[in-house]
Amino acid sequence: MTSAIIFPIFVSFINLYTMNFEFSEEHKMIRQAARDYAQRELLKDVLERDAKAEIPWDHIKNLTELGFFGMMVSPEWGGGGMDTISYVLAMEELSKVDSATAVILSVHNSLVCWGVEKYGTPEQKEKFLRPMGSGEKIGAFLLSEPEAGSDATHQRTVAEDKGDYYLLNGTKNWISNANSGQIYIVIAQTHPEKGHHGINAFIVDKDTPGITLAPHEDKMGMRSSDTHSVMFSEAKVPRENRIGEDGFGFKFAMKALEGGRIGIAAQALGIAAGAMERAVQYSKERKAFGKYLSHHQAIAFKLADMGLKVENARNLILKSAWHKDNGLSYGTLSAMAKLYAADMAMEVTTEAVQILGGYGYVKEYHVERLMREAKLTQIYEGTSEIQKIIISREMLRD
Ligand code: COS
Repeated sequence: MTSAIIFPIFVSFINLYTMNFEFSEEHKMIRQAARDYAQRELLKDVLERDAKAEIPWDHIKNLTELGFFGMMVSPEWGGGGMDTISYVLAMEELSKVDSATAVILSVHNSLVCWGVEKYGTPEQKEKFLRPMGSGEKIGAFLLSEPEAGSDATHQRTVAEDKGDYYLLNGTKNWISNANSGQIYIVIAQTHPEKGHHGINAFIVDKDTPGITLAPHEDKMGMRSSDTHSVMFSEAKVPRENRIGEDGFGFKFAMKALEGGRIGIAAQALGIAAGAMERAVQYSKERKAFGKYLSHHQAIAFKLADMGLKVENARNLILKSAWHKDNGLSYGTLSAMAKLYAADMAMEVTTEAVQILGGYGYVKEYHVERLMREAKLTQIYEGTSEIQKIIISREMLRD
């Protein structure tokens, strides 16, 4: 055969495997398992938990037994060894019903477990990743501070180098999993004169003397995910708990957030898809002016816009996940996915409330809660504005 014939055959063979939008059987099973759990179990008490702002302890336990906590950790460290696509599918399904429970899973899996597995020493993995891989212990990521949310380089929490140990002093704000979590990753400044090059990341047991939690924040949405300020006063952290070289902490946090944002984007997608499904259902049941809402073009077109946006977000998120799973860079893509999905979730949930009208404004119909939950996805793990900084800097890079 001439090379003119061989080349197209080779190219089409490669394409068959590089552009495949089909999920594997494993992906479908994981999605179904998450969907079943969400629709059968989370749905039962989600309104009550939202009203009472209660931590979903039973669901955390059940989702651990189902293998969702630690799902991406390698089996070598007691985890499920699943890929990021599986994680995104699970996050979407759980968030359709209860994104407060889903965010506990997201912080644990994509920020904390990932960070320790990627950058931890074998000893750190044995001690901290193994119990997180099995879900026995949950992780929390302590970066934000009263005066350093978006401006993350300006860490005021200090980690004073005392030789064999570091002394932590300072306050972290809006910490998800602060109560449900047992293993903290704390970002703190060791060498203020070096700016962000002086920042370190530490693995810290919550029971370390000198750590106290403020009361659970009374939030607008995601009310049953536990969010607290955490105070450090002379908290002693062994030197061997530092992650990476001295001064690696800021880059570590940025790398962890790249993956974390895929999880939050999937959460936003789930919130939007959940609200859209409810709007579709309602429009097929409710009549106005003698016909179903779905037969009014004003409503049908709203649904079409919602469907388009949800599908666009899903594709962008899956592409980011695919990049991560295949060792390609994903920081800009995950920023795009989070930006698009979060803003889209706000738009779609607002339209869902509009379609349900008065019912949409009542708690029993869920869409007002989904709208409240959507708002947070535009704020945490980097606001929508921060994502625009990340995307535009990459576009403008020389
Ligand atoms: N991966 C690796 N390194 C990164 C990085 C990434 N994704 N993003 C930034 N860095 C590095 C830069 O290369 C730079 O290092 P050098 O000085 O050695 O070159 C350093 O980090 C500082 O970066 P930069 O100068 O861009 O810092 P800025 O203060 O301009 O801030 C943003 C950068 C806005 C991207 C960062 O502060 C950010 O993500 N903020 C949002 C934080 C956040 O999500 N908070 C919510 C937490 S909820 S857990």
